[in-house]
Amino acid sequence: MEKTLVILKPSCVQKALIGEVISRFEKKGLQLIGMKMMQLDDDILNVHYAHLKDEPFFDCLKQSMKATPVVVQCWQGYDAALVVRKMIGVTNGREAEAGTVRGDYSLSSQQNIVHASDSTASAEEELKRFFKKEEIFDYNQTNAPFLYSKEELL
Ligand code: FUP
Repeated sequence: MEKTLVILKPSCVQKALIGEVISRFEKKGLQLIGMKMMQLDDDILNVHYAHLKDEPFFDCLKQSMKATPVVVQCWQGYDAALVVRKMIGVTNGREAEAGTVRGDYSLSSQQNIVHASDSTASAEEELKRFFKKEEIFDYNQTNAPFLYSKEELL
């Protein structure tokens, strides 16, 4: 099973959507195996958003991510990174499909409710950035046989 990182951004916290977003992933069948509230700072954001450091919105983006604490989560499931990315929609909430988290709850390309790892490889790297090993819990998901086929569970 694959793990992926989700960050519930200050726009999610302030719009009181933490429960709503968690509920969507839970109902899909993804397994929550790590979660904590954190205040982000420049040190972690400079690394996390290094690929955006030359963008004109970089400082503004960092400010928006420091505006309140965020909730960081590790979700597990078959193809978890792909599944979560599909569920959150494209970056800009105005363009994201209705039915996705951003499509339903955001009007912005910055105040866009969630961050989610964009691939399995980046999920591995990002999870190490936000979680200590002992903060990820490898417990049995008892309904797994009703979420996946036998072949998928191999
Ligand atoms: P995503 O993976 O969908 O979160 O998108 P990116 O990695 O391309 O962008 C990361 C973050 O940059 C977005 F979540 C918000 C910020 N951003 C802006 O602030 N303005 C923009 O025009 C585009 C992105």
